[in-house]
Amino acid sequence: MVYIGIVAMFVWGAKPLTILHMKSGFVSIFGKPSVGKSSLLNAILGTKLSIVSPKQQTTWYNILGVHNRRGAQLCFVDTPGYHKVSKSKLNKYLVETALKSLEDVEAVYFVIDLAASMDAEYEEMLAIVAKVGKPIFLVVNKVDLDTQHRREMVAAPFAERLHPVGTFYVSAATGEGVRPLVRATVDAMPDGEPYFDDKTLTSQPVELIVADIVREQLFLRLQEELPYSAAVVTEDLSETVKGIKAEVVIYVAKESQKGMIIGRGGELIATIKDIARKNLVRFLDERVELDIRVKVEQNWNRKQQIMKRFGLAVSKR
Ligand SMILES: Nc1nc2c(ncn2[C@@H]2O[C@H](COP(=O)(O)OP(=O)(O)O)[C@@H](O)[C@H]2O)c(=O)[nH]1
Ligand SMILES: [Mg+2]
Repeated sequence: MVYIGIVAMFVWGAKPLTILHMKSGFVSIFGKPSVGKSSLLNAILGTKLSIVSPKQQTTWYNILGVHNRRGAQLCFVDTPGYHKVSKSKLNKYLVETALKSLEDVEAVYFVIDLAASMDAEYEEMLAIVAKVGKPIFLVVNKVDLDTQHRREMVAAPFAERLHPVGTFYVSAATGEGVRPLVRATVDAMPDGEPYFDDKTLTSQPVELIVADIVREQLFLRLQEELPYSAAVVTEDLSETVKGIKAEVVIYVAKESQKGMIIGRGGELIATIKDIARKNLVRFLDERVELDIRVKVEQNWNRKQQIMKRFGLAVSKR
């Protein structure tokens, strides 16, 4: 028996040397709004794929970001913040979208920031990720803002409940702690072939990337509730040898909102267009011609059919 055991160990132990094995899998980046989920994805990828703003619920779609390393491919899903802030159709859609990201992943990043404290909503979220039954990484972001002692105090009640693979203290802003997190994530992935070729950064269609880069400017430049009343849709996109030509429409829910986006003498919309175009050129590394119009689609955010047309509906399986 001992003899067989030794032989088995030898054969098993030798396997990784002879077969080049690859690890791959999907990871959902889950958490409340504004904890820095999108910033974390961008920090991991080393490029700004997902839009970021100080306002809650800037992210409206599950954004796939592919990170390749030697011997591994990690496919991250950045999600809208889980927060039942209102009974609006948009909020319901955002929460459902975040939940949908938890299907078919190999691991979950449960992201909190230093302001986190256990509350009823966190209780709900803990129960949800426990049900997913996949390895959980507790990620405490924004550690650049505070002391070692406090970060551990903030993390403790979450770590106790989540039984995570590990607790990782990171700063998406400075990059601190991101590499150890990624390394540990690779270790938790199953053996498997890559899902995407090594040149793929995302599966988002260019139309959506263009619309989101415009929408980011709305979140950065408009006050209060206005960005939540603006749906941005790329209505036409053509790629020629000269670059990309995109026609984008910002749909607002009321006539009065139109003027607020256009601004006095068209100044605000001109700035939005200018900055968004520059960001697009940087991201796509191509020449970009961008046309933006603002239209009223009365109460679009209360009408399921129109939201669906704008891509703001969770597809039911
Ligand atoms: N100081 C600091 N701010 C951060 C960090 N990560 C994100 N932020 C800021 O937090 C806000 C929300 O970030 P975002 O990535 O949009 O959060 P999300 O809603 O969870 O995706 C933005 O203003 C970010 O600049 C960090 O590590 N440190
Ligand atoms: Mg986000």
